[in-house]
Order: sequence, then structure tokens, then C-alpha cells
Amino acid sequence: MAAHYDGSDIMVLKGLEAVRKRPGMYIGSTGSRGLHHLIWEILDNGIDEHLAGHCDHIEITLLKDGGVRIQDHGRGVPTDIHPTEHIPTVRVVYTILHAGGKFGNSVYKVSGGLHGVGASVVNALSSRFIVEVRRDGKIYRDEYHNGGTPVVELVGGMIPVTGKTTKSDTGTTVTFYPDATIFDTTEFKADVIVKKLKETAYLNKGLTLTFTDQNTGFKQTFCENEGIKSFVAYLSREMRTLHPDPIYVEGRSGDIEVEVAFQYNDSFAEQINSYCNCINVVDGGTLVTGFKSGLTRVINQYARELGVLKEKDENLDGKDIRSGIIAIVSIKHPDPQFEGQTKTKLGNNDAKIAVEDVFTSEVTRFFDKNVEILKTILDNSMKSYNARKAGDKARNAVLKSLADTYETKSKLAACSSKHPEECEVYIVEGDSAGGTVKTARNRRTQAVLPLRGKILNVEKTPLDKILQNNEIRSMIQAFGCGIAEEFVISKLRYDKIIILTDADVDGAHISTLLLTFFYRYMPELIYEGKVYRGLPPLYRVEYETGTARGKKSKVSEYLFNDAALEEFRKTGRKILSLQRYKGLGEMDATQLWETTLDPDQRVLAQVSISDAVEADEVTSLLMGANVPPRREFIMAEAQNANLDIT
Ligand code: 0RA
Repeated sequence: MAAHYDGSDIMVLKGLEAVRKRPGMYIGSTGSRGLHHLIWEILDNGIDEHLAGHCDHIEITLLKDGGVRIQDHGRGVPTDIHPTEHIPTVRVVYTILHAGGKFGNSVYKVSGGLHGVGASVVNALSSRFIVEVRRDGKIYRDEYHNGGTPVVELVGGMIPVTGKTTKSDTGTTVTFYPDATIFDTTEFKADVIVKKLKETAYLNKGLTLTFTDQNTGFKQTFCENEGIKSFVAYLSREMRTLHPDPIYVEGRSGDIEVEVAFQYNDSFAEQINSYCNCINVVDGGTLVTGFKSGLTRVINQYARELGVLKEKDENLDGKDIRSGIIAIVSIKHPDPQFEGQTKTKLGNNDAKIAVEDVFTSEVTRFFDKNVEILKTILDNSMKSYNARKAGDKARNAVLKSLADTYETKSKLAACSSKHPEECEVYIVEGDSAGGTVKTARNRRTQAVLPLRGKILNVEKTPLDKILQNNEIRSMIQAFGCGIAEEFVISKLRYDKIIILTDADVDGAHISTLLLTFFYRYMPELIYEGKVYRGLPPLYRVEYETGTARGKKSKVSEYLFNDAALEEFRKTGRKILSLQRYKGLGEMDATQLWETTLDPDQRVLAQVSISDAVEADEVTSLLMGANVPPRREFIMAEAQNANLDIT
């Protein structure tokens, strides 16, 4: 029979108490990211029901009172007494920690990273947690307070509550209130949720997700019946594509479900985003390796069959075959193993085999029926092959010349310290601002590299041309760690690379182009958190204050944006003077030191390509044909979407 508050209950509460003591271990952080993780965790359960074929709609609602409600239309968590835990299964799901989430029906739980820690973690970190199950025409309800303590004792199992439902209406509704004594913030962000739901809809075709924010009245529904095929079309929307629709293949190999979509464009860039159980596997791993080797094998086979390659010719390189590709590889794996320090790389060897097998056989069937597309891809590979050969020569020559001689047109003002851990390099837009930074800086630890004019759009340019560009050569030389395959981060001469541009459209454009260059050719710089943006102030106000002795005195303050100025005006202080900086060049050395250089006062935003999809959006928008909307986008997005302020 059902127990109530016996020894096992105490054990349960001890488990949840461990989560409350070390929340970071379970959800990563107690900041905004960790807070949103609570939603993803509950959402995962509903997605599992979808994957099991029993749920096609999940509703997510931000409630006016600060809570979140996630309602799925699955079968409903079972309410009967659990055979080994001797409490209702509902309580098992929401109060017992499931290491790696191996519980019950969860076939596709994630055992690495942060997902899949189990819904009980959400309960542990909530001040109030309510679950309602609709099953067999009845409604069951359970509620917990202060991190998982049940509100009612259960004797003899769950008793239905009153409420309207029907036999065909089944599902589970969880409502929770994050514990304000644990989280730094309990404010959910609609834009973060929207972004996640959009991605989730692409990765789970046919699943409808409805989001409502009761605080603002905002409501949006997400559903992608073509799944990752539409995702690729979306990522390619600004590109000149080489064939009209993305190619999509799917299949299953044992327990592993495989889906791949890809489309070619006329750029030289390669973008492969991979997902395992809906988690973005940032560093790829075996599932990407399987895709790459499958694609290389298939294309080389066709190249020989069609006589594009003669018997004596060497095989085409995978890199040439992937030139201009945008691809998504998505698998569902019952037991994923994530590797690497950040657990962002898939290690399962069976994932490589599954992706390669499914992809090879399915894409061959596609190409047999679509020979024109195949020929376009072969042609594109040959073009890239020829461009790369030219690039290889140029790159070797450049790297050699950079290494051999100090002679370049670089205007780097070096710092005197030779200890990378204390050195920084400011990349500054324009010679005039560069001059002031040189005067204002700390010469021992701060180097300055002024760049003239615009930076190349590296996505549009083959490597041999990129390496002829003086600004790019200057950066390669200043950083000291090579480029592309020759890149070695341990040789980096600086702990921080700080991009300093004016707070206007051109400045934002330049910094986006710089980020694109880093992302394509020195991505470790970004993954390792070495790249920052300096945020210079927009205004300087002088105002009067009363001193302790009743005297008036003049004080000044820097304001970083228009919103800050608005706020300042609201204080009603008497403004003596207001200066707007149109560019860095308008600041004198002292002002520049105080606002942008002094490590104790400056504001830096660390650039983290936290998700490759966002970065791809910025870079691909830069490539598109329609210039005016892009300028607005760059202004709006380059400053927000791509940056994590830490
Ligand atoms: C175990 C078994 C069954 C459903 C579920 C778990 C289930 C769990 C969650 C969590 C959130 N929503 C959920 N929906 C279902 C199947 C029970 C049956 O056979 O009816």
C-alpha cells in the first residue's frame, strides 16, 4: 500500500535537499540561464511523449504571478502506485532524482551535459510546484512546497479532484514557481523562450508548441511540418542557393534515428549544426564525422562513375565537397555520451556508423533520381578544389613571410610585457581613434592595432584573396597563432582581444565582419572566450549635486546608451552640460582611459558564439543581396544576439 512519510520519504527529501545545496551541479547556474533550464527540463518530458508518438501539442505559459505552466497533451503521467518505490508514479517522477534520466518511458534522455537531470530537480528548486494529470476522464493533482515537500499526505494512492475533463482529454500540466532564495533572478525572458521553441519545433516535426506570456498578452504558435528541412531553408534564406530546396534524408539504424538536411550556396563557407536528442552539440563529434565521411564517399563515387574524376586522379577532399554547404544533422540516441570539458561533443561510435549508413544509402537514392542536383554539387566541389589549391599556395607564402620578417604595413603598437596572460590588444576602427588609444593606454599591457576602413567579408572571398588583405595579415601577425588549420591557440600573445568601434552602424558592421573572420578562421578564439567588445559611452553629462555642507558641486557621469540618458533625465538633476560622442575620436585621452581602457572602470562584453545558429544568421545576412535591411539587422543584432555580457 501507499506509504506516507516513512523512511523513503525522508530519503527523497534528502535527495532534493542536495539539489538545493548545489543547484549549479544540476542546472549549470542560478542565473538567468539556469532559471530557463527549469522550463527546458519540464518541456523535455512532453517532447519525450511526442517522440513516443503520444503528444502533438505542448503549451507553455508565463503566468501573471511569476509562475510557469507547461501543459502537454500526452497520455498523462501514471498515477498508480509505483512497483518499487511504493508511492504514486507521479511522485516518483517529480520527487526522485533520476541520474541521467533513465526513468520510465524516457527513451531519448540525455545523459551528459545539463539536460535530462529530471523534473524532480525543478521541484527541488521551486517554492511551489503543482502537477495535474488528466487520465481516464479524471483529474489528479499533487502539490509540493519549498523544494519538494508534498502538501498532502497520500494514503492508499491518489484520489481524483473535481474538474472538467473528458475521457479523450489526457495529459500532464506542471505549474511551478522558481525559488527566489535560490535564483539570482526569477524573471523569465519571452525572447529566450521563443528562440528555444522555434528551434524545438524545427527539431520535432509535427509538434505544435504554443507560447503565451500573460504579462504582455504575447502569443505565438510554433510548428514545422518539414522539420530540419525548413530549418536549413531558413538558415539559407539570404544566400544564393545552388539548388531550390534543401535535400532531406531520414532513417533508422537500430535504436538510433537519423535525420539530415543540407543545401548548397555560392559561398565558400561550411556550416554544419548538429543535434542529439534536440541538444545542440556545439562541437559536433561522431554524428558529424559520420555525415562527413558519408558525403565524401558518396560524392567521390559519383565523381568516378560520371567521369569527373579519372582513374589516375586523387579523390576529392571532403573540405571541397562541403564548400558552401549548410547542413543540419539531427539524431535521437537512447544513450548519448558527451565528451570534452564542456560536454559539447558526442562520443558514441555507433552514432557515426548510424549516420553514415543511413545518410549514404538514402542520399544515394536521392541523387539517382536527381542527377542535375548531383552535377551541380560535383561542379561546385571542383571549383572549390581549384580555389583551395590557389589558396594553399598563398597561405603558405603568407605564413612564411609573417614568420620570417617584421616587415608589414601593420600599425600595431605593441605592449612591453611579453606575458600573454596580462596582455590585451585593442583592435580599433580608424587611425585617429587609434592614435588616441595609443596615447591613453597602459603601454606595459595594452597593445593597439588600428584598422583602416572596412574589413573584408571573408564569406565572400576565397582564402588566397583573404590572405592578401593587409588588415587580416596584421591581425594574424599580431595574434601570433596562425590561421585555419595552422591555428594554435597556445601561441596567442594576448589574453584578451578587444574590438573597439564607434557606437554607430559602421562600427557595428565592422565588428560583425571581424567576428565573422574570427569565427571562420580562428574559431577557438571565440570558444575560448578571448574576444571582447569594448563598449564606449555615448554621452557624458555634467550635473550639480549638493554636498554635505549644503554647497553645490559639479560632477560628471558617462552614459552608455539612450536608455541610460532617459533614466538620468528622470532623476530631475540639473544638467550643466551634455556631450554626445559621435565617435571614439571625440574623446580625449583621459576620457578614453576612464571609459574604455581602464580595467577597473571599462565595460567589456565577452563575445561567445553560444550557439552557432545565431552566428550563422549574422554571417549569412551579411552575404545576402538586399543591403538596407541588413544594415538595420546588423545594428540590432550584432550588439545583442551574438554577445553574452558576462
Ligand atoms: C511513463 C509512462 C507513461 C507516460 C509517462 C510516463 C508520461 C510522463 C510524462 C511527463 C510529462 N508528461 C508526461 N506524459 C507521460 C505511459 C502510461 C500509459 O501507458 O498510459
